[in-house]
Amino acid sequence: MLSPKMNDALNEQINREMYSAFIYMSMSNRCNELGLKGFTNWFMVQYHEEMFHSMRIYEYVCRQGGKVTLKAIAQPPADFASPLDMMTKTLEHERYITQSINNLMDLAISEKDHATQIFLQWYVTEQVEEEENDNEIIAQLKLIQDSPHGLMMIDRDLAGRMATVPTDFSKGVEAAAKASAG
Ligand code: OFO
Repeated sequence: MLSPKMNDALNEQINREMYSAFIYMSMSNRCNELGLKGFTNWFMVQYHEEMFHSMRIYEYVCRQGGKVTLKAIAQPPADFASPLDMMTKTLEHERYITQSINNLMDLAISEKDHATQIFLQWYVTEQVEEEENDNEIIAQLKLIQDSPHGLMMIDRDLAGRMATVPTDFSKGVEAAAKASAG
């Protein structure tokens, strides 16, 4: 059972995660325009991750007998100066998402909502990984400075990123995650 306040807060997070997906789809598109296939792939994988994050909350609210209320997704930015600009904005955004997850966890603790605390634990861990990945790529981009050769090497590396989350939610998010984990 979810309190109305917790239910509303989770609905907000569904929206935030979908907005995250939109941002990364927009960045993927920009990278494609720049001819950076690896970055294009990396951001599209990120898009799928965010959709999974969102749908996981969607399913949790349903399973708890709550009410999913979908809200309009804001238009994402589209003009980015460079891969470093995109990755810096990605890290800024992920820090904001980390804070929003922490706020949800604080609410779950204050309400003694144990089920939601356990559910949110996955997101707490996930955000550490999100920020770590972004920091790593930012460090590499700073290291190469303006070297096109260095950029191509990073781009080749990012081309290898594969989605580790399910993308077909027709049978439910948790079921899809279990199936893809083998
Ligand atoms: Fe859902 O972690 Fe990024 O935003």
